[in-house]
Amino acid sequence: MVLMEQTMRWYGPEDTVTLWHIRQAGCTGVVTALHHIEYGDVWPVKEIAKRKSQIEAVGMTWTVVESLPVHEDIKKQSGNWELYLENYKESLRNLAECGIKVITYNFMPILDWLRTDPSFPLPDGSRTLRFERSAFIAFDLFLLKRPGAVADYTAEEIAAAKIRFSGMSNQERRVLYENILLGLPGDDEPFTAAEVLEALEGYAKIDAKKLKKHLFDFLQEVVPVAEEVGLKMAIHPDDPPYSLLGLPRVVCTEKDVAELLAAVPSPANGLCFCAGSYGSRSDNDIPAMVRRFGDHIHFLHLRNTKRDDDGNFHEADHLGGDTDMPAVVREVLALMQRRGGSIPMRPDHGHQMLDDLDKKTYPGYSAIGRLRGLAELRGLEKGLAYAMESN
Ligand code: DNO
Repeated sequence: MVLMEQTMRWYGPEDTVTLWHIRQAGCTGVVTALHHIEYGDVWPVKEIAKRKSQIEAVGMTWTVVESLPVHEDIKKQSGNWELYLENYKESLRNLAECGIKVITYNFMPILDWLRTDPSFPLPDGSRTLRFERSAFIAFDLFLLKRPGAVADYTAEEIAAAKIRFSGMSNQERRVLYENILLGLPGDDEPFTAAEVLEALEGYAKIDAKKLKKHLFDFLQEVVPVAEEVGLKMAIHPDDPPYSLLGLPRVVCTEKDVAELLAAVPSPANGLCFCAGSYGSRSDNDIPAMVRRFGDHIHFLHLRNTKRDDDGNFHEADHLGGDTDMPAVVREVLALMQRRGGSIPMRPDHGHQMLDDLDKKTYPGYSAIGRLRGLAELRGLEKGLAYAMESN
């Protein structure tokens, strides 16, 4: 029976979780990016080949890039966007030349994933990533002081945010501010409020309809190149999957996905199916989405979230939370047998636990929590495959 290719994300030579750690977790593949290259610049063959050989020296392969970032100018179709688009295509050709197969990217304006607390304590003493709506609104209204922000919230939400904010010490406010502006994954420097407000201004005239059009225009350009060189594009959903700070977010729901796949019909126009991001909305049926979009799923992020009625969520155990993970893995198994090929998967995030509680790692990317998630998913998959074979 065809099983998932097990991988972990590696942030490169600076990562305190080493390639050997990843190999010892039972991975055969590594997911990484050339984080030292400026957004928009071409990834040269020499640099890609160097990174690839570092991974191969430890007995693993580099099949998935996460991410080849899309420059903000492309999302806005402003400034030097045509040059950045050509650079993107060149990077794709270079990656294909080095034998890479899958390219993960996202189309979230300005910020990538966002949480209010990367270190939320769970009852067992481990720590997880959490999004708390009132804290986020308090940040938006009282720390960032985004012009016009009040119009985005109900009177009840504003009242709750006020109470939340007045109960915070100055230190807690500073921490909240830094947590939210943590910046992009792989980057230690938070943005300043002035930088964020200026960046937001750049999207003042771009609503969801327009951003969607820019995404489809981007796909129209890059998907034919991916087809030509044998790559699969894999878009990561927006995380959390709804509008934040007044910014449009356009890869959130099943409908968004159906539209983007229809806009440029090709197997190369595919998905990084992040069960955790889609799963933080109650109207996304995760197993059903795997079934319906299966042919376009080129990479899997498996994780689980627990939501509540106030719009908060935290990252739960991989087999806990609101998403029925066994049902998801069963769909993935059926899909891989139908396609006759393995799909790369990584345990997305993990709790900070055991010895990692005292270590500094990228939020969500400590070794032991991810190892736990991977081991549970691996066992789940094996058990389901065994049951399917014996039937
Ligand atoms: C967070 C990640 C995302 C993802 C990008 C893909 O942990 O899943 O940052 O890498 O959105 O472009």
